[in-house]
Amino acid sequence: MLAPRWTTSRTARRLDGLWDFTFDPQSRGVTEQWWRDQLPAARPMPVPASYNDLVVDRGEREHVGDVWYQTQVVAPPAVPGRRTVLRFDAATHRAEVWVNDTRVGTHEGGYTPFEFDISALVSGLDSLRITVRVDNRLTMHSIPPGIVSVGDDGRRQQSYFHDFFNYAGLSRSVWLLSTPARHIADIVVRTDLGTGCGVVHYEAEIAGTGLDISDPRSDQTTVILRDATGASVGTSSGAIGSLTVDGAELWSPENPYLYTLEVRHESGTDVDVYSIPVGIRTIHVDGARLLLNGKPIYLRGFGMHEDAAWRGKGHDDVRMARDFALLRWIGANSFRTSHYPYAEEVLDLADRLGFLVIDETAAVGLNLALNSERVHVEDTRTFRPGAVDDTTLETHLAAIRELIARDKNHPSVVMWSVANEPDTTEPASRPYFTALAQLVRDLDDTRPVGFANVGLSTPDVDQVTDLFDVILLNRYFGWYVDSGDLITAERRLEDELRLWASRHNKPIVITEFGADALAGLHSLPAQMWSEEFQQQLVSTYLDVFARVENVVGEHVWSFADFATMQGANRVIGNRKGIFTREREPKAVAYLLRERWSTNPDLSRGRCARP
Ligand code: BDP
Repeated sequence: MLAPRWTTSRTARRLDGLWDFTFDPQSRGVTEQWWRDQLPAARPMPVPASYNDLVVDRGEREHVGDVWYQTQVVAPPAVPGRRTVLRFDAATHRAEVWVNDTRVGTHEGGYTPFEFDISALVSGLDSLRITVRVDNRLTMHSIPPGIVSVGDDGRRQQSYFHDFFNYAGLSRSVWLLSTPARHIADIVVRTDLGTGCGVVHYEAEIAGTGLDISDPRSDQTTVILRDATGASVGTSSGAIGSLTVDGAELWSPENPYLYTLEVRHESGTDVDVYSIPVGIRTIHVDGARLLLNGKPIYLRGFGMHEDAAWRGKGHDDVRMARDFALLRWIGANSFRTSHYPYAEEVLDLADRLGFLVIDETAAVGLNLALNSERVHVEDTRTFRPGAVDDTTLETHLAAIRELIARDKNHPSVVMWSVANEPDTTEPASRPYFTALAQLVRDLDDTRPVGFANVGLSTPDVDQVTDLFDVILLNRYFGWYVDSGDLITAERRLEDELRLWASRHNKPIVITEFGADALAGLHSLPAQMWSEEFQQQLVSTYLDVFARVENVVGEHVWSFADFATMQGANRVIGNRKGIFTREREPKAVAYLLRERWSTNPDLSRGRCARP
């Protein structure tokens, strides 16, 4: 799926700003057809943003069910041979959309884009009323899963198996796009390194019927690859082809060199033009090594969250810019989009700045045994009818399809993670994860695939790791287990890592480890929750990683403090941030900066000129 972009043949108008908004606690909107008129009791609500922290009433903040958004926009001129598309970068977790009185469609999943061709609806109109019903409910058939119950007092309650707060709403931009009717619908780019050159394979998908295709010879695709100065380094024609670049500059964290692939499609008098950035690079697993451009790479960075005061999960270029500045400052070269696909702008910037991204689906919490303190379920088996079952699997597979459809061309994306901390001790998890791994490989055989393994799924009981290319481990020795005892934690961590290495000749990335620290809380000797303890735990883990050869990456949990549901072990949020929620450093940030500055990347390079 192509990102919205303004080109010589396309317009892309953001519909962001203040929309009308209303809560619908009794689910009356659908029966009363609220899309037909102005929303009842509407209040202004910014888009993009999560709505939860923009209200002050607790019931509204923790509302479970539908909310409605509405806006009125000037209709685009109806031009023959043009197509109008209404696009949402995200609606968390599902949406139903109307344009004027017509229902244009629905979408399931809170973190991937969707769009509707509304050309037939806009002609002859001056203005469009766009109405969206957004539903934040998580069920055992949604990704992520959750349970909605009704309390004794009749209030709906939402519980879920992950700790981060269930922010919802229109959290990313909404767009009105105009393209030629016959248009470039998608582009797939794959890059490779040949002897002395880089190779860019491309495939353009052309769709729609144009004004004049009476002569099929006029239906042509041409492609130009330009270097960073804008100079052409190769041309090709046809919707599918390859370009070779002698002495190509390879994309890497140290030199995130981007070419531009310009695709032009002509059909009679219709012309569509679309360009995408291309980083020429390869990523491979070779035994226990992870190779970028054929050279071993070590990932240093974080599991993160899209999370900030007031905006919740609303995408915000300002927060994003600060986050990348901090990633740079601390010496990180990598992060995981824990625990859902981030706004595509984040990947655009990672491409430009040279970060290696583990791109994760929103499948967090497929583990009924782990989270019994958060959600009470009688039967804690996860993979069974009525819990995570075939219907959930379908939702999960669709989420993978949408993730790869959106992110496949980003050079920064070097790995897919299909889930976070699922219960992979149950035999029934194996067919489920077999299906996931197979789908990823069918859609993209150029990147390794894994999932973030939970502490209970040790090598002796794990059922699925052989299905994946990499071992991603979340470990909390010294925090949730052996709490406060870093001597035992160090020994158990090393023992377990060595056991994994002895069982599987695969690279290991520690995708989570960390300790909560309340910024400003100190203690000598170090005790849990103090800044000193957080430093000591992180330092101990880094020492262990350096001793175990299969470890090819360390992602601290978490980049910054973030909002969670309330709980006995959360102090208004999860405090495992290396930075506070306001993005200021805790003491441990200086330790990481020191340790990470002495660990250079090795993947920089150019193809040798022939
Ligand atoms: C891990 C989860 C992560 C949590 C973290 C924690 O993957 O989302 O925030 O624990 O408890 O199990 O801090």
